[in-house]
Amino acid sequence: NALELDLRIAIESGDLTLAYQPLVDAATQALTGVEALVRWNRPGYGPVSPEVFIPIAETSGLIESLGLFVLRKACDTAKQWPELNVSVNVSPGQFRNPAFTDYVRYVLKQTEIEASRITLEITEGYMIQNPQRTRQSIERLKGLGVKVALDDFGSGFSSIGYLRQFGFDRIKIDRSLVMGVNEDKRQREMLQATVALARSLDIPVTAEGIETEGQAVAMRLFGCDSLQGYLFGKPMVAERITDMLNELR
Ligand code: G
Ligand code: G
Ligand code: NA
Ligand code: MN
Repeated sequence: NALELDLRIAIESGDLTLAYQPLVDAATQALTGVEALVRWNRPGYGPVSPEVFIPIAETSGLIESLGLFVLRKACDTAKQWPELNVSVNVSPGQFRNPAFTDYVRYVLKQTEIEASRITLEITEGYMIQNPQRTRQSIERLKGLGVKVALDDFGSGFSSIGYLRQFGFDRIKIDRSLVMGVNEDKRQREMLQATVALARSLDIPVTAEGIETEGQAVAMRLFGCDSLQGYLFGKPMVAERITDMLNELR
């Protein structure tokens, strides 16, 4: 298939790029970190969404090299931003690989990045399907010193009771929930209860997909310590993040 072949070529020739989206402190709105998001400009076609090509990478065995590229690039780039944390998405196909911890260790060593500045984000869908393996993998990754976050929380069917035993360092509330925080009373109450429960387990919470000041205020009020969304910045090239830091320095 042509798309798969082009993707293979893009990975091999390093034609994928990373965009970085700001994460800010909920109280001060100061920049505290970035989430790395992979981008592919397919020659002759234009941008293809990761929502399209990540699943293709998964089924065609390309996810390992794609994931390795993303992690290495993000760690390398992060070295110019010593004050920031950097989040990297990990897809189920990477996480499932027993060698995943080994290659994370390898990249950390190779790029000489401080492990504690890296957060690996895994989606709740994977966790539910493989609770036992997830627990073991998280333990091994945390042994390397990296942080592990549960991404897209609330988008699926996860039991919040699971949260503590998995040892997540952070949860990220899915933007599909955050969107309705000031529109739908039940949604609002659900969100409030979810954040409160996470906090009662001492797990810090990020709200994703913040687009309005009103959403930011509400999520902060509920107890989120960190916010992400177009209100604070869309995914952008690394140079723009550097500019943002220079304006603050
Ligand atoms: O950046 P964008 O909104 O287009 O991302 C769409 C989806 O692709 C999101 O669910 C996001 O988590 C996922 N995604 C973006 N970059 C990466 C990546 O580097 N690795 C993995 N596994 N998923 C990614
Ligand atoms: O699944 P994940 O949380 O990794 O998805 C991240 C993606 O969500 C990013 O690629 C980004 O394009 C998108 N995103 C981030 N913030 C916002 C936002 O405020 N509004 C919308 N509509 N999308 C967002
Ligand atoms: Na993600
Ligand atoms: Mn994410």
